[in-house]
Amino acid sequence: MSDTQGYDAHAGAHMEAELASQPDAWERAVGLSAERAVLPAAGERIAVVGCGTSWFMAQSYAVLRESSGHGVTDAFAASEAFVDRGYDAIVAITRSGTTTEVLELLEGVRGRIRTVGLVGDASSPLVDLVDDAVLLSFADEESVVQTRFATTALAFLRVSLGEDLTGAIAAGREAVGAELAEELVTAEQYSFLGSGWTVGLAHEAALKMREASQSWAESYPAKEYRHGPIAIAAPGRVTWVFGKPPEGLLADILATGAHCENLPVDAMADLIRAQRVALERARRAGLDPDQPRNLTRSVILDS
Ligand code: F1P
Repeated sequence: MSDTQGYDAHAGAHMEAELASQPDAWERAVGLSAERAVLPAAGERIAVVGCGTSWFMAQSYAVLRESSGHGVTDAFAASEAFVDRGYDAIVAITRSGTTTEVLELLEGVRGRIRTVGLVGDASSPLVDLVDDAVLLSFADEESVVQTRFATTALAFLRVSLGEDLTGAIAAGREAVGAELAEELVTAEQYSFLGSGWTVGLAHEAALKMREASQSWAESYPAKEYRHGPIAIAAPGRVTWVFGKPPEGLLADILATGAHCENLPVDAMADLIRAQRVALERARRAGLDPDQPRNLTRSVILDS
């Protein structure tokens, strides 16, 4: 990939501004105490649903909620959700509030299961469809490639579980300004790994690389990596581990010759660096992540 040929520093201007504003948006989400009251109570059995990026945030929240003792929490892609399992509530995450699969799911359970929607667009149809809507309009975005809405929704949810995000916000601010190693930007291939709540973030990082820069990117639970995917690792490729790595994994990655990336910071902050790599690669490839090929802000299906 050439450094200068076709480089457009203005491409992805929305994505750049939105990803840089994440720590401020998280801080704002921390302050939404009244809005948090509509979330399912501790002990309730819930499903969390979304599509694409929003589904990955649902995965992260599900692990955090259940592992912190707040109750059974399953995450589903809205198109593949099993919602007739006696759930007390369903939480839907959607920036646009227009994603067909999410709206269809909510219509299907209307009046039977309590629903809560986290949404970026306060004028969207989702707002009237759910029992309670949490409006995160300040985190809504112009770029088709999502960054800020997703992590702000997750920040809002993390605080509801009693987490203190002070460290994550500070680390996020550092990530916005940190220098990106050249080998991170020019790699031939990326594998993102996570454990527990960071598995969703690993999937999200890989999606960002594909959406914004059409890069070859994969993602796995960290302990699954040695069960096959490590065969892809090689010099000139990157394996990026979010959060604390399982015992021995970093050494196994380094033995392949791949670049191993792992920072001991909050993974939501580290995701910002991955988003920045995606943006920089897009620019070097002459792509505009605000308007990526084949993608739209929201998937609205004719049925
Ligand atoms: C979900 C989503 C995005 C994706 C693409 C299509 O949107 O899948 O994650 O980047 O733009 O839509 P939403 O339901 O959160 O609005």
